[in-house]
Amino acid sequence: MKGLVVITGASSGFGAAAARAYARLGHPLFLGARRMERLREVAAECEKLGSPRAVAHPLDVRDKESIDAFCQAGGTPEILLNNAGGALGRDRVDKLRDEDLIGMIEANVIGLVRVTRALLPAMIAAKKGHIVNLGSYAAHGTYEGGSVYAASKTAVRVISETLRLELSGTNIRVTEMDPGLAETEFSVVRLGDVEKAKAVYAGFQPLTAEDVAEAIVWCTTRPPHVNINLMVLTPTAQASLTKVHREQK
Ligand code: NDP
Ligand code: 8X3
Repeated sequence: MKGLVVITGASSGFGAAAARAYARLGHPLFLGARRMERLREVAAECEKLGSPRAVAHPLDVRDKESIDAFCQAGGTPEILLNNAGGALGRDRVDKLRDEDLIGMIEANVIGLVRVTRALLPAMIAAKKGHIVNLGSYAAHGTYEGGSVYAASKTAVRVISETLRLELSGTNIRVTEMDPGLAETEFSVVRLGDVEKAKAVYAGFQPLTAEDVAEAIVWCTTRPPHVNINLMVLTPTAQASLTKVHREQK
């Protein structure tokens, strides 16, 4: 039997695509997110695709009690995909809204650490496992309006590096997955507007959720002695955080 894959933020985007990809490989799945209807749909689809058991469980990574309940209800992950989170707003520092500042740090940093902390002891006892943390290309620089988002993803990078040190000798692998522009619900959530979100990806071919899911699965299916520390993947049209080649219509 394939090992359990636990995915935070599996109701859309990378998390849902990764759930489907692991389902096709026959893994049992324990999936978390806030939008339960969407999450249940993903879980049902995963069972049709080949997962022997796909459980949808409520999770708000900004809420410690919710995290503890989620982690207690799931089993010991063979693969933990710390994916839940995103960006809130694109305001400059002088205009930054408190709720966005706190929201990004709580979800992208504190939530990721709390989930990892709750699941790690069982993974260490099992002497195997793989943690994949969703960072971002934004952990490799910054851009106007990206201060706290980039800072939160830089924190993911530092936490991933620290985990590799702390888990040395446990057989647990840690991968930081850093995609560039990918068209998911990310920009709709960030900008709160479907048209503005579409404009982010206008004139070039962005990454898809499936591109990123495939990269995640590739990292976790290397032989046990191989750890992919960091993967940065961008659309071919994205040369840097601020330079994207767009075809004019
Ligand atoms: P989506 O908005 O499509 O998916 C985000 C997922 O995270 C959803 O399932 C959402 O579920 C979940 N989520 C958000 N907040 C919470 C919360 N408080 N508690 C539990 N779940 C939460 O975006 P992506 O798939 O693109 O993003 C996934 C990750 O990848 C994020 O960490 C993002 O920062 C990162 N990333 C995205 C890139 C992009 O360009 N798209 C590039 C690089 C990194 P729900 O709302 O139902 O709770
Ligand atoms: C999302 C990628 O470039 O919008 O993490 O910050 S970017």
